[in-house]
Amino acid sequence: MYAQMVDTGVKKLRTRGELSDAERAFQDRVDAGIKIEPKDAMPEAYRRTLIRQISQHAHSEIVGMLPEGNWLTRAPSLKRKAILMAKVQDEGGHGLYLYAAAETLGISRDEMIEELHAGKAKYSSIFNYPTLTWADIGTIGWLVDGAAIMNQIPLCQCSYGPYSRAMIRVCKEESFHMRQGFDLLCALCKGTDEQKAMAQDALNRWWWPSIMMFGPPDDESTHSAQSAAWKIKLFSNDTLRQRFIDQTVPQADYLGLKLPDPDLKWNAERGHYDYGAIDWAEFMNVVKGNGPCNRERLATRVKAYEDGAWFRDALVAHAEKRRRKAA
Ligand code: FAQ
Repeated sequence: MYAQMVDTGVKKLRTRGELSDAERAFQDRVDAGIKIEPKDAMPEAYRRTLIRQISQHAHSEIVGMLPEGNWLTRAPSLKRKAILMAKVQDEGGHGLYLYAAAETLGISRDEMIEELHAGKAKYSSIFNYPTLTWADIGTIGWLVDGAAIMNQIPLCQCSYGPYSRAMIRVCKEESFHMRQGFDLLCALCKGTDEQKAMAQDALNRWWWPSIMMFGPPDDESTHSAQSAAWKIKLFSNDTLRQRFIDQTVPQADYLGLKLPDPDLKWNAERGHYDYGAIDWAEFMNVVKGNGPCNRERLATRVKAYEDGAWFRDALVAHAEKRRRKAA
């Protein structure tokens, strides 16, 4: 189903009886809530699953700097510019913690970056949409960081030690990011009719891609069953999507904005909002590399990496010089 499906060696969830002694012992540690650390024995598929997820997550943070970076030079005030600069830098930092967490599993940062640049590694679908107006910056903070927090708070409790610890700081920073986005939208929604219309337009464009961020529906999610068994995933894609929608509806009401879903309504029996059909064909198209900005995003990353080659070379030359001097 997925063009770039990464084979982590997990085809189906095996029963306890089908596990080897070592796999059963590993599963018992996970079930007992003992964190798995880099030097611990782990099934190869667990290691590959984590490399896949953590590297995709790291790439998302790094590519995720681009849509907002686009507005750094056009922020409407010094204060907004300083806030946005801090946020974009935070995302870069998150990418670096995450690359470091993935490196503990035996892959180098160079290898991960090579896979991204070759179009082999995925990053979040959401960053392939354009930021057309200043209101998009507020909407990304509110919705995209909001969705990221919903997904990442449980990751603070995941079974792999380095990933779970990295997530604690990431989530604290994402929480500031979300609030700055909501604050920006509050200002626009209290402003002129044109400013409020700009906020509504941004919401119309970002709502559906934001709820797609949580990944395919549970019955089509390739990795969920095994990742849940290994406590990499503590909640399913649909559970987190529903929580996010339930949390966001009253926030949209507060702003006086309308979510672009005519089927969105409170279901008292379920205790949740019902929502309309998600266009999974659009999601798949973006994931396969054909979204509005996929090519531009990758080309920008590759160029930035190539432009930085002189600096990496200088660091290596300097280290070599110091090594020779010391010798
Ligand atoms: N985009 O079987 P599942 C952020 C792929 S960070 C693209 O359900 P899984 C901060 C999935 O990889 C945002 N591909 O997969 C920020 C798999 O393909 P594969 C990133 C997607 O891993 C804010 C296939 O579909 N967050 O926003 C997407 O169990 C503002 C089947 O899916 C993370 O990465 C998607 N949205 O569950 C930065 C959090 N969804 O690998 C800047 C950590 C699914 O077989 C500005 N990751 N796919 O080729 C996770 O929690 C999980 O990996 C999921 C997907 C929940 C994303």
